[in-house]
Formats: sequence, C-alpha cells, structure tokens
Amino acid sequence: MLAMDTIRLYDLAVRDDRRPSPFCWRAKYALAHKGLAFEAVPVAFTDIPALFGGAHKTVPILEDGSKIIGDSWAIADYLDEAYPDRPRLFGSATERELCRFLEASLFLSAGRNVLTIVIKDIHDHVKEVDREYFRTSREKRLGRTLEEVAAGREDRLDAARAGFDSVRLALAGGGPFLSGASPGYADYITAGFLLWPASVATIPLLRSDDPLLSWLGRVQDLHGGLGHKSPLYPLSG
Ligand SMILES: N[C@@H](CCC(=O)N[C@@H](CS)C(=O)NCC(=O)O)C(=O)O
Repeated sequence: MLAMDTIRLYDLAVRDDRRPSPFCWRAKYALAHKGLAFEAVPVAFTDIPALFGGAHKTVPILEDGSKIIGDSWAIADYLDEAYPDRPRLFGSATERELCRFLEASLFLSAGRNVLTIVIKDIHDHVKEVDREYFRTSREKRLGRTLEEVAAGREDRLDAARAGFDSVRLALAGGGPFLSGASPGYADYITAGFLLWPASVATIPLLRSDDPLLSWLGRVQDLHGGLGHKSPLYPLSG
C-alpha cells in the first residue's frame, strides 16, 4: 500500500515495465525538477477509464493528496502554483509559451515521423490486455492499418532525424542544456520526444555520432538518473 501523502504519477507502462509516454516523461521530470518525491504508478491504456471515475482520458495523471490533475501542462502549472518555493518549471509566462511552441514545433518536425516509425513497435510492446484497443483506436485515428503506417519506415529515418535539427543548432550555439546553464522544461519536453522511441523502437532512431546523444545523456543523468530508471533500447546504431 502506498502512503496517503505519497504523490503519485500515473504513468503508461508496456511490457518489461517500459515507460514510453513522452507526456509522462516530462511530468516525471517536472516532479523531479521541483524536488518532489513521487511514485510512478504503472498503468495500461485500458486501465485509464477506471482511474478517478474516468475523469481523464489520457496519462499522465497526478494525484497529490485530494488533488487529481490530468494533462502534462496542467500538471506543470499545478506544480509551480502549489510549490512556489521550489525551483520553478517556468520562470515566466513567456517561457511557458515558448515551451508550448517548442512542443508544437517538435511534434510537426519530428514527432509525426517518429510516430510512424514506432507505432508498430508500440503495438508489439503494449500489454496483452491493450493490444486490441491500441490497434483499433490508432487505425481508426490514422485511417490505415498499423502495418501500412509503419511500411517503409527506414526511408523516414533521415526525415525524423532532421526534425531535431533546431535542437542540435540551439545546443551547438549554447548549452549545456536547451534551457541554458541549467536544465528546464524545454529539455524535459525534448527528452520525452526521444525517450519515447528509445523505450520501444526496434530500429535505432539516431546515428551514433549524433550530438543529441551527449545532451540526452546529461538529461538522463539528472535527478538521480531518472532517465535511466526504466528499460530503454539503444537510441543509436
Ligand atoms: N495533452 C496530453 C496528452 C497525453 C496523451 O496523449 N497521453 C497518451 C499516452 S502517450 C494517452 O494516455 N493515451 C490514452 C489513449 O490513447 O487511450 C498531455 O499533455 O498530457
């Protein structure tokens, strides 16, 4: 049994306790950045409707005492509001909006290609109980079978890699973190976009000389090695 005052983060889990959700990754990093201890509670896709009376359709969901918050942005805002004396996730409203821009920009430049590269791998990794739900919901959303979406994925690797060029350029001109001298939410969003494929992809996304790898390693090492705490495949090869 978990103690009543334990902060819980409901976190998507697939087989071998892999944790692929990019949104859950950033929420876990947000908690760690605030220095808050938490329990990452593993949930399957089909567990979500049974949580909190079906109040939230997606994870992450944060449970902090009587407060139940869904959506990674709402969680980040809640944490800054509820714990103002701890390191802030957003130094200003401007930083928050720039982080939203970063999310949208990375989703369009890289996320869509990464999705087509990993979607069949996600299916193959979800728990047995989630298999049919994952296939049916994603095929309905995408209008094609998972196999059709994944077909020719090798040919999209270069485009997926290039989708992170803005991150490489920003790091080359600054760093060591995207947020500057110390890590921030921009780093957590971007790391989530990479820990997602690293959790399930059976094809390495990056080349072994990619400068993103040393930055990602720095982010993984943060907060007691949070980014190493669940199983990952090699992201490069
Ligand atoms: N806008 C949400 C998106 C969260 C989201 O899409 N989570 C996915 C897992 S990566 C999910 O829970 N999907 C549930 C489902 O497809 O049934 C956030 O930022 O938290």
